[in-house]
Amino acid sequence: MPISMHSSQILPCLSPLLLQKGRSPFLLFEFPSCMMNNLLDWPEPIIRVQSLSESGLPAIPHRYMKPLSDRPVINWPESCDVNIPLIDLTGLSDDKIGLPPRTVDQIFSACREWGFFQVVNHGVSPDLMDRARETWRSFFHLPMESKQAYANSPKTYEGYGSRLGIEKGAILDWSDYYYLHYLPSTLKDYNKWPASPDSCREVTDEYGKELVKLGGRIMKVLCVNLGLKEDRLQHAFGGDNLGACLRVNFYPKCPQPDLTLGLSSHSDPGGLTILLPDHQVPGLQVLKNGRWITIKPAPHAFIVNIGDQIQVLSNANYKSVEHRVIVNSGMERVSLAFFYNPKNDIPIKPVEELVSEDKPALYPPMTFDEYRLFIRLKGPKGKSQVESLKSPGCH
Ligand SMILES: O=C(O)CCC(=O)C(=O)O
Repeated sequence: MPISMHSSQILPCLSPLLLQKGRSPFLLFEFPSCMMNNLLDWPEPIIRVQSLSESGLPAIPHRYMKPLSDRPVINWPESCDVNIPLIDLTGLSDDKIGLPPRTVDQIFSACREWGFFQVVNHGVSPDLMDRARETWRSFFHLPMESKQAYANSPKTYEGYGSRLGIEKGAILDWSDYYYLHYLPSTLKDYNKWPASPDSCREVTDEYGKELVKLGGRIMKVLCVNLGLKEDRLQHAFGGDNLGACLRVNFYPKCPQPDLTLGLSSHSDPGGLTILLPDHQVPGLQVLKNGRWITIKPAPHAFIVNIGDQIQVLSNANYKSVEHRVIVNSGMERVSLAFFYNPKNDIPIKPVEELVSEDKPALYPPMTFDEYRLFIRLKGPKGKSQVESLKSPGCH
C-alpha cells in the first residue's frame, strides 16, 4: 500500500483542488480542511505492535479488535487446490517478451479473473530475495531505540510506522512497517533508510534495481494483452520518471488472531505491486467471488497484483482486487511490498485506445498524489476509493 508524499507536496496540491469544483468531487467531499491540517502528526501517541506482542499480553487491546463482519476465520478448511495462478516467466527479458503465447494468455486471464498471480523464473536471484527479506527481518529485531530513530509521520510516511490513516480513534491493524522511496531519484534519500543492519541500504538498493526492471518487463505483457504498444502503460506512468517505493510489513505474533487483521482489506492505490511474501508463514488473503482465499506462496515466487492506477488506465479491463492479511499466534511474518507507480503529478485516466463510444472512459483524470491522499488520510478501506470514482451508471 503505497502511501507517500512529501509534506511540501500535500497542501499545495490540495488547495487548488478545494477550489476547482467538479475536478475531484470525491476529495472535496471526503476531506474537510481540519483533516488536512492534521497531516503534520499522528492523532494519538504511536504504540509499536511489536512491543505489545513482546510484552506477552494474553489479549489484544480493544483498539485492534475488528468489527465482527471484518474478523477472519482462522483455520477455515480451505480446499488446498485453490490458489492464485502460478506463472513461469522464463523467456521474458528486458529486450523482448520471449514468452510462449500460452503464458501470455495465462497472464491475461490472471489479470482479469484474479487481479493477482505468482511468478517464478522472473529473473531476480533467489539469493537476493532471501537477503532482502532477512535483512529487513533483522531491522525489526533491532532494539527499539534504533528503530525509533526512523519513526515516521503522516507528512511523508517515510520511515518506521505503526498505523495508516490519521482518523482519531480508528481501529488499528496488527502490524508495524517501514516505508521508503526508491524512485524517482529526487525522492530517494538514503538518510531515511536504516543505517543498520549494516547491509540494509546496499541490499535494498540492489533489490530495488532488480524489481524496477521486473516491473517494466511485466508491464509490457500487460500492454500487449490489451492490444496496446509494449511501452504504452509505462509511457502513461511517466516513462523514466515513474515512482517506486517499498513497504516492509512486520506482523508480530498475536495472542488473538481471530479478532484482528495484520492489514485490513484494501486494493493498492498504485500501479503494480510486486510482493515478496514470507516463505514460511502464509497470511495474505485475496477476495475471490466473495470468499477470502489464503495465498500459498511458491518457493522464491513473487506475488504480483494490479493496483488502482492500472484499473483506471486500462478502463477497468484489468481490476485491482481487495486483499488483506491475517496474523497468527505462533510466528511473526515479514513481507516486502514493492510498488511500481505512476509519476506523482501527471493526470492518470483511461488510455485513449481503450475508450470508445461503446466503452466510455470510466474514470476522471486524477494525479497519483491526489489519488493516494485517500488512503493516507483514511487508512485501508477495501475498494471504496476506486469504485467511488467510477462514472455514474457504469459497472
Ligand atoms: O503482507 C502481505 O502479504 C501483503 C501486504 C500488502 O498488501 C501491502 O503492503 O499493501
